[in-house]
Amino acid sequence: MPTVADQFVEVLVQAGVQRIYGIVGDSLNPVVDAVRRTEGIEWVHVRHEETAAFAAGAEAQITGRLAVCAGSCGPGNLHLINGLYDAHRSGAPVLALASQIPSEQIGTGFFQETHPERLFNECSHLCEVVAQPEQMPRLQRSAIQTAVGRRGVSVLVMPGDIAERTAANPTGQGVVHSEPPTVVPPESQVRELAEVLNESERVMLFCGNGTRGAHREVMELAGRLNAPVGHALRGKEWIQYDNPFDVGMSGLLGYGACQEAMEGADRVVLLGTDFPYNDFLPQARTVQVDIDPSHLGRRTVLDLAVQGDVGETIRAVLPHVRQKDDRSFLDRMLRSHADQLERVVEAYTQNVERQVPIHPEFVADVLDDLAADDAVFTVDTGMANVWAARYVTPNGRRRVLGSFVHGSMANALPQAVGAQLADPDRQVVAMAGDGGLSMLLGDVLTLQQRQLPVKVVVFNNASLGMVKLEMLVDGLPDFGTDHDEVDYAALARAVGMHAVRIEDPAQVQDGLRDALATPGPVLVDVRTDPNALSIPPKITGTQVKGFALAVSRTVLSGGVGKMVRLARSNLRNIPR
Ligand SMILES: Cc1ncc(C[n+]2csc(CCOP(=O)(O)OP(=O)(O)O)c2C)c(N)n1
Repeated sequence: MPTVADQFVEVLVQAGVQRIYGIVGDSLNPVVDAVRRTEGIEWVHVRHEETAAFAAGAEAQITGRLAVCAGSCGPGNLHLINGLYDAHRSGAPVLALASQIPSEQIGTGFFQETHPERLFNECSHLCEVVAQPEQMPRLQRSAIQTAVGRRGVSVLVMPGDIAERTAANPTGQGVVHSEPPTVVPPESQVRELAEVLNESERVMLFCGNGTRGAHREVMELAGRLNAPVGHALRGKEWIQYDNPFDVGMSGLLGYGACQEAMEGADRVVLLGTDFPYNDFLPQARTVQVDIDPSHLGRRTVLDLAVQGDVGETIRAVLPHVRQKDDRSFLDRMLRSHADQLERVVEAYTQNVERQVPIHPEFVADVLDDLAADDAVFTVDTGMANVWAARYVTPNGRRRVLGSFVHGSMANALPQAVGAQLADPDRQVVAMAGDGGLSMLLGDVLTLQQRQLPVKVVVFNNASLGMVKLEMLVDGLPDFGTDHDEVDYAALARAVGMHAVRIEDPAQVQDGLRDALATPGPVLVDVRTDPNALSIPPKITGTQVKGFALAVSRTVLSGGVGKMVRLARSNLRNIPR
C-alpha cells in the first residue's frame, strides 16, 4: 500500500514535475525516500533552502509550469521564505512542501516547532495543513491547481508521521488546468478606450510585464497613435526589442526619455504594469489596461480603467482607433531619447577599456555582445540590476530573471540553478554582486557538484554598491557598505570549479569569451569600480542636495580622493 508520501510524489509526477529542490531531514525523509523510489522525478540537493525556493521560482518562470521545493520542519522550511515571497510576487507557480514536527507534538513548544501555516500565509495563495491522510490527494491537487491557475505559491504543511501513514484514498489521475483564459473587455469599455485615444493628441504607452506576448499589438497601436513607448523594468524584455517607438525605461534605474514622454503626453496608457513608484507616474491623464483588476488605479488616479489582457484589448480596440497624422511629439521624444542615451549610457562605455578598476558597465556591455541570442540572464538585486537594465539587449528570445518585485539580494545564483536545470542546453549567465553572491555562496557547490554549466559573472566591487548610492542620494556619507576584497575565483577553484579573476580591462573581452565557451560551470570574478554609480533619470532638488551634502560630509571626514573620483564619474551621468 502506498504511503501519503508516495501518493504526494506520484501526484507531482502526474502534474509534470521533474524535480524537487530542497535539503533532506527528519520529517521530510518519507517524501525524500519516495522520490528515491519513483521514476521521473529527482531530488535536487541545494545548500540553503532559500536557494531551493529561488530555483523553483526561476524554473517556473522559464517553463511556465509548476515547480516544487521542500524544507524540513522548523528552520528547514523557514529558510524557504524569502525565495517563496519572490516566487509568489513574481507570479511563478510553485508548490512548497513545509514538513512539520510530529502531529502529536504540535502546540507544545516541541523541538524545532514553528507554525508554517501562519508563516507562509502572506506569500501564498493557499497554505494548508495536511492533518490526516484522508485529505489527500484532493488537497494537494487543489494546492497545485491554485498555484498554476492563480500564478503564485501554494504551501502544504505536512507532519512527518502523516507522510509515513498509509494513503487513505486511491491516488487516481488528476488534471491540471494551465491554459489561462482570454480576457477581453466588454464592448462598451473598448469603445470608451477608443474614444479616449482618439481625442488625445499626444499619447504615450507605458508597458510592463503584462505586455508579454503582445509585442505586435503594442507596436501596431503605437504606430496608429504615433505614441512613444516606454517601459518598466519588467516590461523591458517583452517590449524594447524591434521597437521604433522606444523611449527607454522609467523608475530609479531608468534611462532615456521615458519620463519626459510621460510628462509631455496628454494621455498616458499603462499597459500591463503594476509599476510601484507612484512618484514617477503623472497622477493624471492616465488610462490603464490590466488583466488583474486589483492593479487598476492602485498606483495612480485613472480617467479610465479597463480589465483585459493587453494583446486582446488592443486587438479589440484597434479597429476603432484612427490613424494620427501628427508625429511631432513622437519625433521629439525619439530625438531626446537618442541624445540622452548618447550622453548617459555611451559616456560610460567610451574609453573605459583602459580604466582600472574595471568599469562595471564595460563588463555588462561586453557580456551583452558575447552572450547567446537565447541566453537566460539572472540578475542580482543591486547594481547588477542597473547594468542589466541598461546593457542587456532584449530580443524576444533572451530572458532576464531578477527579483524585480520582491527586491531580494542573492537571487542570481539560485535562479541560475533553476533556469539551468529547467533548460540544460541553454546558456545561463548569472550577473552577481559580490554581496549577493556571498549571501548564498554555498550554492556555488551545487553548480560544481551537479556540473551545471552556469556562467557566474561576479561584479566584485568589494562594496554594497547600491546602498552606497542610496546613502549618497539621501545625504548620508556611506557607512557599513564597504568590505574587504575577496577573491571569489580562488574560492571557486578551491571547490574544483573553473574560475578566472579579471583585474585588467584588457582581459575582459577574452576572459568572458573563454568563460562562455568553456563547458561546465565557470565563475568569472571581475574586480570592478565601486564608484561607478548610476543616477536616476529624474533626480529631484532634494536628492541633488543630498548628493552634494554627502560629498561635503565625506570630504570633511577625510575621504577626498574617493569622493572626487565618484563625483567625476557621476557628473557625466546627471541628466541636464
Ligand atoms: C536580502 C536583502 N538584504 C538587504 C537588501 C538591501 N540591499 C539592496 S541592494 C544591496 C547591496 C547589494 O550589494 P552587492 O550584491 O555587492 O551588489 P552591488 O550593488 O555592489 O553591485 C543591499 C544591501 C536587500 N535588497 N535584500
